[in-house]
Amino acid sequence: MEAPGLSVGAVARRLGVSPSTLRTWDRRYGIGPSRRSQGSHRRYDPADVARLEVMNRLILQGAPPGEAARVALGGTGVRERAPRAHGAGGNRLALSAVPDRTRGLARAAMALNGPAVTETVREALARDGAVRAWEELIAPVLRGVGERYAATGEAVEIEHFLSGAALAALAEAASPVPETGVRPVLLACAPEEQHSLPVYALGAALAERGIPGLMLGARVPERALGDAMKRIGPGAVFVWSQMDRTGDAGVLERLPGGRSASRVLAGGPGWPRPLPEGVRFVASLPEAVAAVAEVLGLPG
Ligand code: B12
Repeated sequence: MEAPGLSVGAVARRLGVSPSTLRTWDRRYGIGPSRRSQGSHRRYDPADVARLEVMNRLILQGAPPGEAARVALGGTGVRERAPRAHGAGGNRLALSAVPDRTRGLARAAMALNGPAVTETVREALARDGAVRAWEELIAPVLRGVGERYAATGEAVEIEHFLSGAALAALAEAASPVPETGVRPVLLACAPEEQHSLPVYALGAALAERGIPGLMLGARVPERALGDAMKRIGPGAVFVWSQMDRTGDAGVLERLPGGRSASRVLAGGPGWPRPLPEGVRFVASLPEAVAAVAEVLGLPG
């Protein structure tokens, strides 16, 4: 007969960690199942699972596993932190002076823990809004991943995974904006530019303020951007270039309808400076939000 309680695999799926992580937690920190099946397989009852959920949550918030286990097992609160390793090696990212939550996201991303990354980003978006979630949580971890890649050529899978999860959460936060009569803002990456996350962050931040965006996303051909502008007559257009090779200012210059009339904003380190006359450069997410509000004649 099947022993009652959940198997390691089932609990691992529920928490979004690997079965071997659960076994390690059991061996190392004594936080495991209260009983075993006849074949000596671990069987977790609801109280065991609840303890593990507490532990997992504390780790995602940045607590070292040993501390998190102690708290989950009913010990005292999370106190002094063990010194953390810095540098580009190992399975940690080099992050300096960031909140524990940001370390938690980095850890979840490095562990390719999908549910944890999604939950952490969603929670931050709901609680802190898109600007803070982007600037304090998502962007620092992305920079850490970028530095790891630059230093070692590694972590490309982390970059892809984290980007996908963050993009989905930001897109979710951007929809839907109730109809208010505000003209939409066209949001796009420059031709061949795949770094679209900042554009999605802007979409989410605008949506929070009731400003609808029309998201064209990554790698928008020049002609497609122009056609979209002619079709919807946007209140403003925002174009992102991350890399020098996608920062062709001619694309902005040639947009239909005259640049000042179409209210073109450009962001990202790829654009040459100065930009063509009539194109406004915005250097940060809050600056972009304020500039869009100004262009649309809305309070900042
Ligand atoms: C995520 C990511 C990817 C993802 C993008 C997914 C997506 N949908 O966006 C993927 C995997 C697709 C990718 C691909 C590539 N990437 Co990449 N990527 C990154 C990473 C880690 C984050 C990009 C990002 O979102 N940056 C935004 C924030 C997090 O960066 P930031 O520095 O804080 O931003 C500054 C400003 O831009 C501004 N800002 C920040 N947010 C916002 C928002 C708004 C609205 C505004 C106005 C301003 C603003 O404030 C900051 C202060 O200046 C960066 C590393 C990095 N530090 O940026 C590399 C990075 C940009 N990638 C790089 C490279 C080389 C590539 C590839 C060529 C790799 C390859 N060999 O294929 C391809 C290029 C694809 C292409 N043609 O576009 C290099 C670029 C080097 C360079 N100078 O050209 C970087 C810098 C990594 C590195 N250190 O080497 N990448």
